[in-house]
Amino acid sequence: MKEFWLDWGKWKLKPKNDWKEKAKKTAALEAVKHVRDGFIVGLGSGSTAAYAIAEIGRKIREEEIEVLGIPTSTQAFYLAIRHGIPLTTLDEHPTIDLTIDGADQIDKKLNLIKGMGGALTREKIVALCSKKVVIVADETKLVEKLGENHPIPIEVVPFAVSHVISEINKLGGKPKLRETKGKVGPVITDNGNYILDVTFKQTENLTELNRKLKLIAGVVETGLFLRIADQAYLGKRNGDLMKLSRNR
Ligand code: A5P
Repeated sequence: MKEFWLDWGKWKLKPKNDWKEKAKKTAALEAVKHVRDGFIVGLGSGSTAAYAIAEIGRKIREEEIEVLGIPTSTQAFYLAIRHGIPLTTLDEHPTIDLTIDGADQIDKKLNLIKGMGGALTREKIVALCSKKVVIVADETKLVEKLGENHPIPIEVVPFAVSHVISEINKLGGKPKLRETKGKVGPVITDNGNYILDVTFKQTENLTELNRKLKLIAGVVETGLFLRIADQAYLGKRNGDLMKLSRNR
C-alpha cells in the first residue's frame, strides 16, 4: 500500500515523494566526496544542499578533516552551526575551493535557474568566488529548455520595485512579487530586498535577457546562473546517479 500524507492546506491526499528525498541525499553525498582537508567550502541553500551540509559536518567529526564553510543564506548559516562546521567570510577567504548548492532548473549545458529559496544573490556571489561549483538535485530539475514554464527569480531593492516592474514589462516579462507564507507582505531576502518571480514567454537568448535585466536600476541579481556550474549530480527515481560536467 502506498504511503500518504495529508496536505491540510489543500484538503486532499498526496502521495509521499520519498524517492525524491533519497535521490537528493544520494546526490549530496556524492558531491561531498569532493571536499578535502583544508578546503574553504561554499554552503548552498535549500533542501538538497542541506543534506550536503549535514554530510560535511559528519566528515569533520568522523574523518577529522579541517574545513571552513561560507554559508549562502541564513538557513545555511544555522545548519552549519548545527552540524559543527566552523565558518569564515569572503573577506577572510575571497577564494572558495568548492561550492555545493542546489538548483530549481538545470539544462544539459549546466545553466541553472536558482532562487526559489530566495538566496540567489549570495548564492551567485559565492559560486562566482569558487574554483569549482557542484550542483545537487533530483532528476526532475533537469529540463530541455531553461525558463520554460518556470519563473526567473530576481532580487530587487524595495525602493525601486515599481520602476523594475515597469522595465521588466517592457522586456515582455510578467513579474509577481513573492509574498511570505505565515505573515502578510512581501518576502524580505537576507539582504533586505524583495523578490520578483518573472515569467517570460520568450526564453531563447538567456544571456542577452540576463544582461538586460542586470542593467535595470534596482535589480540586485537574477536567478539565471549561466556558465557558472562545473558539475551536477542528479539523483534518479531508480536510485542511480546522473553526472553532468562542463569544461570552463
Ligand atoms: C535557494 O535560493 C535556491 O537557489 C535553492 O538552491 C533551490 O531552490 C533548490 O532548492 P531545493 O534543493 O530545496 O529544491
